[in-house]
Amino acid sequence: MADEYKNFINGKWVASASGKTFDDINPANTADIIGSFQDSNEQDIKQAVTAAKAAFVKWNQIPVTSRELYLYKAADVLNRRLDEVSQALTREMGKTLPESRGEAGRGVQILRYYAGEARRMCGETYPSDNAATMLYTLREPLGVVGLITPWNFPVAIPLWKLAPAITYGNTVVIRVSQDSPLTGILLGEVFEEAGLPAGVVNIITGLGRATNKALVAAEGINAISFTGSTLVGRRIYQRCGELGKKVQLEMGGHNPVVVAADADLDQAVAFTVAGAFFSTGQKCTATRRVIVQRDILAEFTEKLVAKTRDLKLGNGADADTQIGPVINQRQLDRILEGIQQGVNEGAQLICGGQRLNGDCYESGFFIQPAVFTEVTPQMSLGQEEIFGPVLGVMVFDKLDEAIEIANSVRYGLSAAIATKSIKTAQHFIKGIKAGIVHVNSQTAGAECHVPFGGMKQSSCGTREQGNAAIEFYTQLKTVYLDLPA
Ligand code: UN1
Repeated sequence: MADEYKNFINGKWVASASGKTFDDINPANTADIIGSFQDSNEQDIKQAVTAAKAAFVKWNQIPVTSRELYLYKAADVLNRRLDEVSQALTREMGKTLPESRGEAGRGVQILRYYAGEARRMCGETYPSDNAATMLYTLREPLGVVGLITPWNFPVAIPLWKLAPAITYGNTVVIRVSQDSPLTGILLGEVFEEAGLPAGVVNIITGLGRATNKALVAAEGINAISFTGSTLVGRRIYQRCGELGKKVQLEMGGHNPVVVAADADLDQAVAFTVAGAFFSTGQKCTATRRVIVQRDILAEFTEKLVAKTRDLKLGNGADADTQIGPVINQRQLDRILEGIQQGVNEGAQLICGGQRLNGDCYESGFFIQPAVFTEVTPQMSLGQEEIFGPVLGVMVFDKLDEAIEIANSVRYGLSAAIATKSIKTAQHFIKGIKAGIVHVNSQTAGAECHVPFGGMKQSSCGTREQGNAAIEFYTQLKTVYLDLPA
């Protein structure tokens, strides 16, 4: 029997009122059942919101220097349990162990960074029209915030939402993804061990739509921060609109790398492959298109294919694995459909794109990283996000054309250019419609102390991370302070 894990509500581990659980399986080996998790319902959400509301009253009043200490403590506990968390992450999500360690380490950094931010919950003072008036702003927390997080970064994304939320005095109810619930539960253990007051962080597991819906609609939830698919994000946006709730969404991307003829080709190939295929392409910041200047197209493509073919697929827990499985059967089917559509529309599949069977691949969701050439902006590969290891090669002659192609999608999360010319880089930085721009590095990756988010349909609301997070997790109060007559 697999272990049964409970929800973390009001500092206690409790079973769902539904009496139902669901299994979490290892995508590299579906015979490995990681555990059973609560399939939570509206009642569990209500219980969590009630706990978070009660906890808010005290949490919001303790000095920032005390809140700060809890975050440092949680960072220390996570750091000490880094191996355990990384292994759980790899086992349930599939990314390689070094990637999991990197992500868990990022989690530690996020907690440390936001610990210090508690002290920087600053307002501003203004001159007033009236000489006797002291005019200033205060920042206050929102109350209870609902967080909905995806399976692909089950440490980093929950933490980069909840760390700013609690440091600024909010309390949270977080619904972690059904595809990587164990990591979410371990985060609950980290906060428990750090001695965080009961009810400040409440963690709920559950099968998709029902728990999300209940969380968004719950009375007492004042704001929702969501990361996930565009489709679900839209639905949440609509519902938050109806209910008058503050909302922040991080959704899809269709991120380009532009390779100029003067680029260091080996460097460009290396970061294109890393951006497209690491974590099996399952990042909203992953590289989906590489737009290459015509003079170097043949040479670049040859190097790209050679490096892609060299990638070692396998169980992320094995030391020599570079690319793990995709998350589940549904995603596998979707990715294969996307690849087939690419073929049907006339793009050339020159490498990978097949499901791997047999040997160690037999009971996992493995797809060979796929490279398409002759992709045009009109094709689905040129427009639609396939959330997996699929890369389209496109061509350009003049830089403005590359920028036009890069911008020809509805998304605008991240983008990169490979060039040795500052002039080319500057022109690209100005012209590209993306929230994050890289020069000579991959489209993925996010340092925790700078804003993260996209333009156009990739994001909605204010940016996450860095000091931008304060805009979402606090509200301003403008004070006119006059002396009594
Ligand atoms: C990264 O590129 O390291 O869901 C972070 C995602 C993004 C996070 C990407 N919100 O993939």
